[in-house]
Amino acid sequence: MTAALKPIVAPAAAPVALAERLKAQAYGLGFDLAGITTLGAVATAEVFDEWVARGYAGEMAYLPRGAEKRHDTRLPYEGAVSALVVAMSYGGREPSGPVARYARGDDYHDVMVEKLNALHRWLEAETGAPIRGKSYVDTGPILERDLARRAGLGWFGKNTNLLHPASGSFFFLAGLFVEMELPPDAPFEAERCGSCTRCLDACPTGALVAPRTLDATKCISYLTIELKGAIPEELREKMGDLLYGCDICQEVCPWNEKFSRTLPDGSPFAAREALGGKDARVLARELLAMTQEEFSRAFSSSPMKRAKLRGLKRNAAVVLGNVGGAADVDVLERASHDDEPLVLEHAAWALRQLRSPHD
Ligand code: B12
Ligand code: SF4
Ligand code: SF4
Repeated sequence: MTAALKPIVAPAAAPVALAERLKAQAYGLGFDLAGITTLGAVATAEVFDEWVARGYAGEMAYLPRGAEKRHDTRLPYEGAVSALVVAMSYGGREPSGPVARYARGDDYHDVMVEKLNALHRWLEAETGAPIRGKSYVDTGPILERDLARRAGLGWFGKNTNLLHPASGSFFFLAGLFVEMELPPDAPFEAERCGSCTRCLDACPTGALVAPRTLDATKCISYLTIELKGAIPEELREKMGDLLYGCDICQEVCPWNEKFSRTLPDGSPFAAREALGGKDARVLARELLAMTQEEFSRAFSSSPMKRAKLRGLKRNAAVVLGNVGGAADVDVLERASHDDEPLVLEHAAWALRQLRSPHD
């Protein structure tokens, strides 16, 4: 059951022209897609519940915790009736590497929330009245892909990512929820994957268990970012040289091959110095040897801080176990005496891998 909703006390209604100027303002601030939706019951609420019931959320306890609010987009921010939903590209044309593209630069939460707050202030200035509202960038109990599809931004790809016919899927999503009626855009009804199954075929761990269904507990993105404990041994080799996140099911997508963007000069999402164009082994060795102070300095305002240094060292050890060689033995031996049991165990595994390589 959803919680009782507070009756909406005649929120101001915006004319179409204002909504169009709001979207134009969003494009001016650097967003790549913008659409408006009214808030209400979520079309894929049951898909979400079923997904959680099957255990696909793994350790991400915050997902089932916020389930009720995820069923209805009026619940996260009481009084809100409309949302401006935006997408911002994080590139896609850059070469693949050990760190997923979304995580190479500054934290998208900070970048996007600032721009959405600026849009909120712009809306208030245009209407000449205070408007209650809140910006969400992955920061509330919201099924953002569902919200974005409803605002016309794209369809659910078989790899579960939201795909746009002229932008692909290498973009972030976010929303500005407001207590003001904005004229909605048409939802995106088409489904353009057709008979393609490239993403399902390419996933190294078989995490895409069916079209549009991801078992997160097998996904390299989950294993390297969200999972706090040990990476299941049977999945370690499948990680290859991926140190943080995974882009494979997006890289193989024909829509991305055709439409993904190049990051503009000065983009906050461009790779930071600590990553540069470093290959997986170099980066893994550096991370394994890093102190907490060095890590905090090199990765300030980076989304990679989410995994914490211990998680990154764990991932780095797995990467060296998979693609390392004689030059990596020293750093792994030191790590196999680490104070942190998680790091120590993965480093010992990596040494075993290097000493008895598979065919
Ligand atoms: C938890 C989470 C994860 C988990 C689980 C991912 C997942 N697919 O559920 C993990 C850690 C694995 C993950 C990985 C990634 N994530 Co993530 N993640 C989220 C988060 C916080 C919640 C997602 C969620 O609710 N999942 C629950 C499942 C059930 O929902 P879903 O997979 O999104 O599927 C929806 C639709 O596809 C549809 N659907 C699914 N199955 C079916 C079946 C049918 C028949 C129908 C009709 C519909 C349908 O309904 C679902 C519910 O709305 C969102 C932010 C947010 N608040 O929404 C970001 C988000 C989805 N992630 C994002 C990104 C960028 C990534 C990565 C690309 C990062 C990386 N490079 O490593 C990968 C992509 C992996 C993948 N193939 O999805 C972006 C995606 C943008 C986009 N274009 O879609 C988001 C929106 C964050 C943001 N604000 O930009 N993520
Ligand atoms: S992100 Fe990687 S591991 Fe996860 S579903 Fe896509 S290809 Fe598979
Ligand atoms: S790779 Fe193919 S099936 Fe997968 S999301 Fe892209 S178009 Fe859809």
